[in-house]
Amino acid sequence: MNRLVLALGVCLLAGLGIAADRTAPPPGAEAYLIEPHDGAKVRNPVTVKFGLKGAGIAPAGVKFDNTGHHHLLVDTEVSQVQLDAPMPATDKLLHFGKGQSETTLTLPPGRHTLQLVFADYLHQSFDPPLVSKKITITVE
Ligand SMILES: [Cu+2]
Repeated sequence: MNRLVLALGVCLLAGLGIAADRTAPPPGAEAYLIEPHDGAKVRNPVTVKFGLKGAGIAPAGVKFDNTGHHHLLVDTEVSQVQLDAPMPATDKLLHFGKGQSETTLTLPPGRHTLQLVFADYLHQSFDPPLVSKKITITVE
């Protein structure tokens, strides 16, 4: 009987597993773009600097409390990203799994949006998501 109860409990936990694995962001943590500024007119290559307050950076795959790594959305809305699973790496969703705090991009001329998503060692968003303000830049 006890074994049955235990088995049921394990099944229940496994069923809830995906949602339960997402952790809350460190209290008061903030991700923000230092550079470029919202509305900036820039030239290629575009240097993008990532800011973080109240949390630490660790390489992907390394689990330390209250840490994660930056992800940069290029011309992509947060609502287009599945946040309850490890985020894929694409040319519109860049991972900085070595713990980088800046990058350079070469973008076609015109308007582009940039937004950070700071996520955990499994490339999975915190819950609620730790995202920066979305900025718009114009590449000349
Ligand atoms: Cu990642």
